[in-house]
Amino acid sequence: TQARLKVAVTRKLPDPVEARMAELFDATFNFSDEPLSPAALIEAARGCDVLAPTLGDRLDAAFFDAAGDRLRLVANFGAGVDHIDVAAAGARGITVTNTPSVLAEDAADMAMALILAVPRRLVEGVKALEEGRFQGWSPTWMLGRRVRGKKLGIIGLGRVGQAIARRARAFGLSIHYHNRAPINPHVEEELEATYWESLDQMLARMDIVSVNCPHTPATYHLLSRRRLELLQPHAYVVNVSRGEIIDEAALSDMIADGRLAGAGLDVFEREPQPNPKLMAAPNVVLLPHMASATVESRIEMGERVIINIRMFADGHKPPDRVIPGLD
Ligand code: 8YV
Repeated sequence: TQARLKVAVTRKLPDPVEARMAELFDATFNFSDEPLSPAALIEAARGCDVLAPTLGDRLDAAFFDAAGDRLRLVANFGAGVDHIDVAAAGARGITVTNTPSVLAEDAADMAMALILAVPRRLVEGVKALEEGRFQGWSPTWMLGRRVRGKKLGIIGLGRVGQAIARRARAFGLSIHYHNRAPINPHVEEELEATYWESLDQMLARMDIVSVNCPHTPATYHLLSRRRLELLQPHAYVVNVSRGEIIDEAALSDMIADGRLAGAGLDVFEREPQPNPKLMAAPNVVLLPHMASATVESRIEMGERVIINIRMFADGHKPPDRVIPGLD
């Protein structure tokens, strides 16, 4: 049996996950739901073999320098690794892993919920009823837009994007996508998905656009003001990925000015604060970064962190390695 790895966990995780980690590793935990300060994060990582961080823990080159030489693995709890400088880790021989597969279906459920909720004005209806504005049925009250038959443009047809596409097909949407490169032709065929090499051209033709790529330097403000202006005024934007991919100020202006039909957003550029114009708009559904927030997903994310750590400890390549440059 190998020496027990020293593992630092930066955030409160589900109890069964913490219990299993305590059994398997020489683990230290931050049992609080508050993120650690940068100094406390360095303190936690120092002298550890493995760090298990989450969103909100900024792991940049300076962090890796300060964390010391013992750190070999960063096993992130979560799919997105935009808070980790993966190249800086790689340059120091530190492996980075994430937990992509286990949360994809739940994230896709929430994206699909937004794709239905925004055009059908679900939250507006709930609020109208709660606020006593329902005066009885009327043929012209609370009319939304039909979802069936519309074109859904997915930016980033990866795990989450494909899971959304399968759901959307059942609701009669046609699937379009833009990616760095066309996906596996079998999957493309299964989804009857149309590849657009030009994001600009795709945007100009879509009824609903769903953002599902990772946030990297290359995708920061991918939906810039110029690109948002390519969208048709009846189009909707949905995002369960990362807020930074959309120029949120531009999106907010366009929604406030009636230049877009609405948006369903689970993520924001400056969490926890969405743009005030979004908060004031009736035709948006805003969620507090909860697309993967199910009991099941959180436990499986924790199990995945454990699998990555154990594989690494056994000298194997952990299954969810994040490759620098492809993060
Ligand atoms: C998590 C997420 O809430 O996985 C992601 O990238 O955004 C969410 O599933 C969060 O990242 C946990 O660290």
